[in-house]
Amino acid sequence: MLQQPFTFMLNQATASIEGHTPLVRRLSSLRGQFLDQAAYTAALAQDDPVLYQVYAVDRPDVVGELSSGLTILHPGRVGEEYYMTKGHFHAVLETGEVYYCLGGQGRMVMETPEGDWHVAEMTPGAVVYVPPRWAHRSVNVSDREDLIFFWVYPAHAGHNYGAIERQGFRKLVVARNGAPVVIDNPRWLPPAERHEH
Ligand code: M6P
Ligand code: ZN
Repeated sequence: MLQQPFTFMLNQATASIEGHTPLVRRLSSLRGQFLDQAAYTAALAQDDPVLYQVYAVDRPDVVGELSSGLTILHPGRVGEEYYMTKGHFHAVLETGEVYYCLGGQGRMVMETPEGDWHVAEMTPGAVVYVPPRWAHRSVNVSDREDLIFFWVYPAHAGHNYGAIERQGFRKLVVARNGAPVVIDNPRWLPPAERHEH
């Protein structure tokens, strides 16, 4: 069936995509992902806040189609770690993604299956290119502003959360003296030392 052109409105003022209902990710969705488990458990005992919302304009799972959308990642901490997205490889590993930051201050943590890593700054106007094979996670490093970004990736790419859920990214972004610092993740093992089934 021939796909027809269409337009949707991304409202920067309200950080929303008109006519769409966002996916909501709460603190409880990131169980086991934060370094400070005690801080996580204590925070969750108090509340289950929304960490981010994702307006997705998904397209059919057909090679050539492009999904796009808007993510709003709220400011906050678990221990010294900033609020972040779950992070994922694409199920179709050889697919990339483009992120365009519309507001806030953040980092994009990326790594390959071989353990190469890169952390990119997200500031308004920054376009971060995530190449095929690179897992990616957004982190809000502001104390008060939402991190807002538009993204586009192949509609058939899918999300593979498993590898990241098992040990996280090689690098974490934490607040030290009020400033974001990239540190090693003590949970992270090089591919050769992992005993993945
Ligand atoms: C971006 C896009 C979405 C992704 C979202 C949340 O907005 O890449 O595909 O779902 O980030 O990230 P995650 O899926 O890792 O929670
Ligand atoms: Zn992605």
